[in-house]
Amino acid sequence: MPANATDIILHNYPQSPVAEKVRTILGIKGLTWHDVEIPRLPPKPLLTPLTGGYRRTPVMQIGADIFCDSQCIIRELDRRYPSATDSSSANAGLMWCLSRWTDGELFSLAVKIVLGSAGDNLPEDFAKDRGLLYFGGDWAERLKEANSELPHFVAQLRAPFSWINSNLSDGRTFLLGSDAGVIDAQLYYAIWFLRGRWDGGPAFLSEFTQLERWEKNVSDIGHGTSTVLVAEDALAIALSSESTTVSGVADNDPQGLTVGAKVSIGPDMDSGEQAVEGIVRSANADTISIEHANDEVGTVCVHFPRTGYRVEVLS
Ligand SMILES: N[C@@H](CCC(=O)N[C@@H](CS)C(=O)NCC(=O)O)C(=O)O
Repeated sequence: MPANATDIILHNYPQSPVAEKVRTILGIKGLTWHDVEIPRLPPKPLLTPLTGGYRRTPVMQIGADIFCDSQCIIRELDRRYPSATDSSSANAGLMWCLSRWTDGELFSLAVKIVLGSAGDNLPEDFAKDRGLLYFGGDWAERLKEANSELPHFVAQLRAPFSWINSNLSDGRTFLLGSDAGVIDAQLYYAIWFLRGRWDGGPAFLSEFTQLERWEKNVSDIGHGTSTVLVAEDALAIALSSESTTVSGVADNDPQGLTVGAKVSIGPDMDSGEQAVEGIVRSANADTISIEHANDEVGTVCVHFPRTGYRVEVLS
């Protein structure tokens, strides 16, 4: 099916847990989307022209608007396709705060357990790439520690899982009641990753019967309706579209950002990732959107979250 400028295009690959979070939200919202498969390791020559260099997975594209990081993707999906239990609901603020735990401590423990338990069995290029991405410059040492301290890291997970398990023991279908919401996907993806990629995952999770019941409810929702799109077509859509992002910086920006300022943006950690440079089009407390241009995609507007990212003002 050909795609057009208002269609959702998800650049992702099947094994990506963070992409699974977004695919689950697409399922919860019952959306139709285009699936572009990207490589698991750089280089990603058909992705980075869109993002200006950001290489993580997933990335969502709608026309010439490019949403980096699942935080920006979720916010945009909620804006375009609101529902009662999403992050624009009455409890949205608390859910966003909780998502900093699911994406932070919880996902980081899951990564330690998955990579640590694999020990020396990880392919060298994969270990080096993911080690740097998740553990920073001293990744080799931290990977060894993840292996030797596996029981400790599992104990760190067991406590919150037991809390959630007892929360679900009133028989509710989803975390907030009878309807699935974004927070279900925010927790689910880490469990999906642990179950699928850690040998000990299924046995560990079997202790939490209510959590497993909930996990199945979320998994049964599926991923909405997707059709495969080739990456070249996605680039062509960006080239022939214009961003619909309204220009403007909200008051009280702590970094004094202004429309037209040149900035660089990258994940706020020592992960060796390339920062993305561009011109500020809009910014507020949770998002910064920059214009970036090249021959392959023309001018695109690339969106990043403020939390977890470092913005440097260049001029
Ligand atoms: N904070 C980001 C994290 C994204 C992330 O770390 N994704 C992993 C895959 S699940 C990744 O990029 N791995 C390396 C790659 O795909 O190149 C988000 O929420 O989107």
